[in-house]
Amino acid sequence: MNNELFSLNGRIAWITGASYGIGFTIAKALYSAGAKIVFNDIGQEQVDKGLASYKAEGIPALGYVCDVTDENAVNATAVKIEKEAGSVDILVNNAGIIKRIPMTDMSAAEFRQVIDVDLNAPFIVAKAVIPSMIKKGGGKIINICSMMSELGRETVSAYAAAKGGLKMLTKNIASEFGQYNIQCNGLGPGYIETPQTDPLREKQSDGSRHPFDQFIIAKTPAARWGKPHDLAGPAVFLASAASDFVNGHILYVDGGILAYIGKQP
Ligand code: NAP
Ligand code: GCO
Repeated sequence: MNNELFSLNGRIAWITGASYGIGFTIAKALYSAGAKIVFNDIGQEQVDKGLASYKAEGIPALGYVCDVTDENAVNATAVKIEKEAGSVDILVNNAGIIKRIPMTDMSAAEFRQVIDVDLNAPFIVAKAVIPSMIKKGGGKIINICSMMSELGRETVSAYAAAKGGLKMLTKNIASEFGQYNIQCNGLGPGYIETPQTDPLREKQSDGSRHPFDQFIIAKTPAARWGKPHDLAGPAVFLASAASDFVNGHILYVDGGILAYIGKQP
């Protein structure tokens, strides 16, 4: 098997919101395949923490302070990246937030904030890099979707609306820019052990597992939560020449949740 197919040598990869969590792990995976890593986070403190984490892994990443919802900041950061690292070959729209609030208790401002980060921002950042990808003869865009791109549940109305929209934005970018050799796909993690899901796994006062933790174990054929590293191989695949004819696809990495009715209680 020609492993050049999965090589990212000489490619510039921008992973948004990648000081830690899934973004950080995806960045490590792309680096291990040969990519040069660029990331941003919302504040200098987080970027500095991220740079220290990359350094500890021996990764000479470049970090930028940029709120992905701020179009001017994103465009300025894209120019800086092009000047300091080179034009972006691989964009991973990873930055994201969630607010777990019953819909009737959620304010419109809170709803808009989630849509802004999880849907508007991937549009803004993709728009900032597509012209240079076209000039370069192609590129890869990977949008980090979710189980909530396909399913709903109580308290995550804004997040599900955003991630559902992100699935369709992914398909539309694939449709509009495939002719320029740009492949845009989604990566749909299942339930992954990161700070974002820590509240769902908190031990109960009696030391038992969180009810939601037990629920996810019963809903997952693999009978475990995912770890960020479970996303490494799928991310390298979608970032590499191995997926040059995969476009507009959402690759779910969920241990089988979407295929399974769930274990009988
Ligand atoms: P996380 O631990 O909360 O990390 C999210 C990252 O995004 C943080 O670095 C955060 O920075 C950054 N961020 C948030 N708002 C930003 C903004 N406006 N501008 C720039 N950076 C911003 O989340 P995660 O679990 O790693 O999730 C990463 C992505 O995977 C998200 O899109 C999430 O929806 C998705 N996802 C997660 C799971 C899961 O089970 N964990 C499953 C499916 C999909 P700060 O810390 O500075 O705010
Ligand atoms: C939740 C979780 C999920 C995960 C992920 C699942 O509250 O249901 O946070 O939304 O973050 O998106 O794929």
